[in-house]
Amino acid sequence: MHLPYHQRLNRDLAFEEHANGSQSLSHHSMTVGQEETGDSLGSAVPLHPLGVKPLGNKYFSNGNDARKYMGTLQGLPDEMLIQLLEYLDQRTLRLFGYTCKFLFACCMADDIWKSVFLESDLGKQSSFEWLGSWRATVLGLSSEKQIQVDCGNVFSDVLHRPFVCSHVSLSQFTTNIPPVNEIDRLENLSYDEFADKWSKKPFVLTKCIQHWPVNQSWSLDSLLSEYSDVVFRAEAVDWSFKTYCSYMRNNQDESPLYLFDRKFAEKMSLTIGKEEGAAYWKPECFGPDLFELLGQERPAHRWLIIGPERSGSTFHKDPNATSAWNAVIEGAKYWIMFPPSAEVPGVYVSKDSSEVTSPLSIAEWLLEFHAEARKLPECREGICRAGEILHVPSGWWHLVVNMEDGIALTQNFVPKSHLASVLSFLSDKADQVSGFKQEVSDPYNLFVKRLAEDCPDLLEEGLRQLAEKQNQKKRRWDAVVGGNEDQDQPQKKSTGFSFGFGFGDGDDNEIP
Ligand SMILES: O=C(O)CCC(=O)C(=O)O
Ligand SMILES: [Fe+2]
Repeated sequence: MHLPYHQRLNRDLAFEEHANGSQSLSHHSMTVGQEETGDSLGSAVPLHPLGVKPLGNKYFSNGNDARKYMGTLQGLPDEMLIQLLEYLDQRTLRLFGYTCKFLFACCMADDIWKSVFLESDLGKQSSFEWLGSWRATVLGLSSEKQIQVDCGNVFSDVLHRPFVCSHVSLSQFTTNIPPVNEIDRLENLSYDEFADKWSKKPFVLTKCIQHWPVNQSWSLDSLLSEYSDVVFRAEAVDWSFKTYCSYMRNNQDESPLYLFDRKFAEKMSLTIGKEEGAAYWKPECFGPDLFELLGQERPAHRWLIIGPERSGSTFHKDPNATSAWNAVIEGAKYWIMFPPSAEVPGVYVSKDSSEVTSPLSIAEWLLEFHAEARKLPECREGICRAGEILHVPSGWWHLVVNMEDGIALTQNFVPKSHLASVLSFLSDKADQVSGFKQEVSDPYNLFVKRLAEDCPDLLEEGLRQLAEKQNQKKRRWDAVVGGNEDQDQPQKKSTGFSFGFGFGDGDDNEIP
C-alpha cells in the first residue's frame, strides 16, 4: 500500500523555451510532498520530478485532483490515454501537454518520447548530443530550458510506477541471499572437474580471468578514450561509444538501453584466443566447444555487454540450449537463476515454450516476484564481481541486473555433457533455433554431419541420449493422453490445453 506524503519541500517552477522563443506557464513557487515508500519498496524512493503521486494518495489528498480538469478525456483510463498519445507527432504531443496538468504529466512520459526519438531523423544517427531524457534530446532542450510544473495533484500509478521502478534501490534484492541459495564460488576448476561435477551447475570462478589483458586494461574510461567513435549495437540503436556513454551516465529509463554487440571484436580490432597480442581467451576449464566444429557457420556466440546500473537481462534461457560463461571486467552483476524444469514466479512461457510472454521489466519482476522466488528450493543467487566469471548451464533460467555501470564479455558454448540437449533443441525445436546466418538452412543436419566427420563416438552417444529423451517424452505423452495413439512427435498433436510435466531431469520437459 502507498502511504501518504509526510515531508514537504519547496520547489521552484521554471520556464520552458518554445521552439519559437516564447515561454509557457507562469513562474511561481509551490510546495509538493516527499513521499514515504510503500512496504514492497523497502527503502526510500525520491520524489517524482513532477511531483506525480501514486493513485492511492488521492484518498489522502484534499480533493484537488488534476484529473477533474481534463474535460471529456477524464473518462479514459490512464493506460488508454498514454496509448492514444503514442499516435501523436512530436509537435502535437508537446502542445497537447500544455492543455492541463494531468495531460502535461502524461505528455512528459519519457517512454512515449523514446518512440518519437526512434522514429525521428535523430533516431537514425549514431552520434548526437544526449540531453538526459528522450524528450529533451528530441526537442533539443538543455536542462535550464525544460519546464518544471508541479504536478502534485496528479495521482496515477501508470505515470508513477515507471519512476518507482527506475529508482528502486537494488540492494534490498541483492543482499541477504539465503545461504542455501548462494551460487557456488570457487577459485578455478580443471576441465576434468568441470566435466565430472560442474557442467550442470551454476558457479562463479574468482581466479580464472586475472591474466586476461582486458581484465587489466579495460575500464569504461579507457574504452571511451580509445573507442569513442566506434559504433556499437545497443538493442534497437547503433550508437558511437561516446554517445552511448553520455546516455549511460545520465538517463532515467526504467529499462536502460543495453549495449550488446556481437561484432565487437572486428569493430575494436581485437584478437581473441591464446595467440600473441590477444585481448582475452576462453577459459580452459569449460573444455572443447562442440559448436567450433561449425566454423564460420556457427551461430552468434560472443558479445561485449556494457550497461549502466539497473540495466540487465530479463528472465530467459540461452539460445539453442547452449551453455555460457559471463565475465565481469568492470562493475558487478546480480544473478538469480533456476534450473530448466522450474516454474519461475512471474515468468509466463508461451504454450510451445518458444517465448516468454510479456516479460516484466527487471525492476517490476524484482518488486513483484523476487521475495517469492527466493523462497523456492531451486533458486540460485549470487553476485559476480569485476575479475570473476559465472557459468550458466544449458537450459537454466536467469535474470541478471547490473549493480553498477559495467563491462562484461560473454560466450555461449556446447560442452560434451550437453550435446544431447543441443541436438534435441536443434531437431525438435527447429522453429526456435536462432543466431545462425540465413545461408545455414538446416543447422541440425549440418551439426550432425560435422560431428560425424570429427568425433563419431561423441555423435553416437549424443544420438543415443537424444533417442532416449524423445522416447521419454513419448512415454510421458502417452501416459497423459491415454496411450496407444500412433504419433512420434507429441508436439504435433494439439489438444488445445497446456500442462507441465513436473518430473524428469529437467532439460526436456518443455512439451506444450
Ligand atoms: O550480462 C548480462 O546481462 C547477461 C547476459 C546474458 O544472459 C546473455 O547474454 O544471455
Ligand atoms: Fe543469458
